[in-house]
Amino acid sequence: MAKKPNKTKALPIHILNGPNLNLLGSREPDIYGKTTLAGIEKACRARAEAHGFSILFDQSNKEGELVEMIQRARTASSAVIINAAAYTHTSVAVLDALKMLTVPAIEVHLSNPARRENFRHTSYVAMGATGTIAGFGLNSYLLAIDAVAALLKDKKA
Ligand code: CA2
Repeated sequence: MAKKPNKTKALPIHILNGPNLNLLGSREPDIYGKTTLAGIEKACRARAEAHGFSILFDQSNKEGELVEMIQRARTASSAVIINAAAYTHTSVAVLDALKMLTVPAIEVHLSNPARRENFRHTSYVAMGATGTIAGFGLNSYLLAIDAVAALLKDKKA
């Protein structure tokens, strides 16, 4: 009997945002840009759809919630894009959760932490990430979606 074509839809790309990013657009536009988090979500959705992917877009100010979201992504997402904000520089819990993923995880930042204060030069997230994109504002997220789409396409081929 002929095999049925596999029409299974790809799992969503889960985009996670850490503490204070819910207030984006309201302060320090010179560092973080003027786009709100809702604006970033809209742009991400459009970019992902152009690649044939859907997204889940979340923000939490709580470390444990971010850990739980990463854990869920192990089975519910095709990739994770994470801006862990301040937890980037402090959270072994976020790192340990990322290390349990078997799907790609891209670290993103609006600013370029390497050009900023010394305490931002350490990233726990980077140790659990497939790669990092930082310093391009909103475009860091969009470039991360492009990177995920390329990685997943390579995997399918
Ligand atoms: O550049 C990034 O994306 C950061 O992850 C942003 C974090 C910072 O701690 C990291 O070092 C780099 C800070 C997010 C603060 O969010 C704001 C919200 C409203 C106004 C200003 C900042």
